[in-house]
Amino acid sequence: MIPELDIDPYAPEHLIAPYPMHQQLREAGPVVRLRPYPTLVACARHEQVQAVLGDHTHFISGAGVGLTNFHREPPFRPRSLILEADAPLHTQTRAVLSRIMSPKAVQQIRAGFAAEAEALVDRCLQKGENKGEICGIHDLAQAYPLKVFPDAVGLADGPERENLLLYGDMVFNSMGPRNALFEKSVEKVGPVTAWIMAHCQREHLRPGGFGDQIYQAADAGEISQEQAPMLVRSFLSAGVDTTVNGLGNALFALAQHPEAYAQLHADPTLARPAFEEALRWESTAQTFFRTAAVDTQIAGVPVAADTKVLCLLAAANRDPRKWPEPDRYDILRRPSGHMAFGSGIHGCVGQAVARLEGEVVLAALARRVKRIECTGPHTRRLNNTLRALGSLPLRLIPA
Ligand code: OVV
Repeated sequence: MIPELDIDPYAPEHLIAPYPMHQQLREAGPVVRLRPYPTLVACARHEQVQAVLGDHTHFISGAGVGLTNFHREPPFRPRSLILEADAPLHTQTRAVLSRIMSPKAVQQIRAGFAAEAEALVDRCLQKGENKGEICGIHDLAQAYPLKVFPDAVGLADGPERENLLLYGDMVFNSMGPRNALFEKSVEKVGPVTAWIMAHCQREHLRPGGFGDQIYQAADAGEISQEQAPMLVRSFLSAGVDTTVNGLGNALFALAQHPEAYAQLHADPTLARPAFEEALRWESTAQTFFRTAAVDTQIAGVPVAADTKVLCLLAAANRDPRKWPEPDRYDILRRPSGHMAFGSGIHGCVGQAVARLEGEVVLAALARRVKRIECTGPHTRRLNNTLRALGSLPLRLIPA
């Protein structure tokens, strides 16, 4: 009755090239089973992904938003107080984070973020002059978030910030199966986690920054003092590797589509929609899970209580039922309703910060760079959840 496919979405071949696999899942039905993971059901169509994420009473997050069901197996790390929580806890913690990253708060960091983007693109152009090329991932997509986001949170600058990349890789791998990718990324779990947790403490956080504002919310009694470092951990988990790959994927999209880059260069106000379309076209977070709270159904298909539901955000974002010519990267599309930030009450609470980063970097490029050329093959960094590039050799041709 429910189609069963012999597909492992976490096999390296599908992580490298996920789109044919997504099509198979979408076309098999609104809800499918995957033989390698008999305990889950999967949704790859936009309508069902949106329906599951929109129904937080039937499809909960407190049993984890990865493959592991916390009702049966212990979480990889103490659970997130926002990502892996339901009401009433989630309601309280979300209120604090959404105020800290409100549109008004984001407006206040905008000028600083924009100046940093311009300075970084200038440095890339200088580097490009000497050596001929840059690495779009190392020199731009990693360098920018690693500077501006920890600055906004209030962490000291320095090379140890690389721990944020290692930690993000680990957290997002932990949402998939316990495969070789997971094992490889947790090799350094001890020292990296110790560094992260130490930097969640108030004495490491600049007064007034996002991290310190969490402690101010604790001082005001909105959350407890014990919850404060765990919410700072959410910034450090979700705030860097996501935007690194959002930017990396956007650079990749533009480098592969010279006509789209020409449109952006001709009109830098397209930076924001160009970034948005890159999120749809190559969703940074490819998947998230929910867990059925009770016996329920999806598209009329029965789903038993405690079943894990794999939501393929990236497949929903290329569902031809929703998007005309879904595989086309079109910066004029204005893809509202895409699932790259999730949707519903757990939709990305930092999305205004992420969009700001994407917009100001692409706008700085659009104004300073006439053309972007790939100068060699890119490499992928495989991750169980993230669509990530390892390297992207580029030549930036100045305007
Ligand atoms: C959205 C997201 C991803 C990873 C970690 C977290 C959130 C967190 O809250 O720790």
